[in-house]
Amino acid sequence: MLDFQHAPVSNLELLDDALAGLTGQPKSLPCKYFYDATGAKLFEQICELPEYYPTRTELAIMAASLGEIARRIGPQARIVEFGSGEGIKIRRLLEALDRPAAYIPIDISAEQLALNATQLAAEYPYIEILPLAADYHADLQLPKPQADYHSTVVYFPGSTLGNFPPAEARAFLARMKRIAGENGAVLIGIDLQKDPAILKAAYNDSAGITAQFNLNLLARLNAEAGGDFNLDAFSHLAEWNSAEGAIEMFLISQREQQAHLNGQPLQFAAGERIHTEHSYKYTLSGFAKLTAEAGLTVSQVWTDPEELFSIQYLEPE
Ligand code: AVI
Repeated sequence: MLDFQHAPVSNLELLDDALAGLTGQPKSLPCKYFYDATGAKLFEQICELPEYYPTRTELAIMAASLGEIARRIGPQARIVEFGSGEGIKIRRLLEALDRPAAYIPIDISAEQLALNATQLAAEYPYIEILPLAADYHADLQLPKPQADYHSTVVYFPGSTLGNFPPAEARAFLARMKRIAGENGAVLIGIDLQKDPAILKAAYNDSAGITAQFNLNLLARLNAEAGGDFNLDAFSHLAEWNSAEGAIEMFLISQREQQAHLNGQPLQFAAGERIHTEHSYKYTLSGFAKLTAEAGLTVSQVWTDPEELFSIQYLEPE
């Protein structure tokens, strides 16, 4: 008989994935679970932090290079974005393009997608907005715009590809290539390797927002997967792993303790780590090698003067 109370399980996939990760060695949790409503709000706050350079640097590169990016893409393109397109980046891109034929945002959250698409349709009545509610890891049937389109450009900003391990990143690039088709392209934001002090500060911010974002994983397990984690008994850590070329985030057990997930006991040693995220940072040559392995060539790179971040235009080989 279990002698503790826990919230009922409302998310079986989360429970299965969390149990697999927390009973494995070393312990881990998948980073895709960061983004519930609270996590998405915390991530928005992260993007505004003084230490978190990627968002503002990508926007600055865009501002400086939009004309060139738009010329590269050319007229009447069909833009496909992985993500729900609620942001400023897609607006800037759509405004700069020559008569874009359509914009297809793809997101797993149908509600958020519909909300953002309605908003965009009101702002850009001359662009066909065709939201597609789907898991972008699955096979996709893209909607056909009414207007003729000259090419398909897959847009993947924010260096989100950096959260995929290299093998998955390669497979995902190959997938984007297939979606773009023969005369299409991929426009992607990629974070670059730099002084580890800058990287460590970006993921260990002084306001503690990244720590809240990381700990929210445990709050989510408590709310949705029958967890009873004591959030005060875990702390946040982000480290630069130079061998991997990645920032790695962990939750660290502050003492020896037991927690439960849907009744299953989980033991944590004092100082034991739960791996929660990889954020790979690439060199320009390292990323070119990865894209080549996926059958794509880097045909143009835009960076900021300090080479903190890059926007890259990839075309089928
Ligand atoms: C979404 N992704 C690109 C972010 C990153 O920088 O890897 C997620 C993040 N994790 C901590 N801070 C931001």
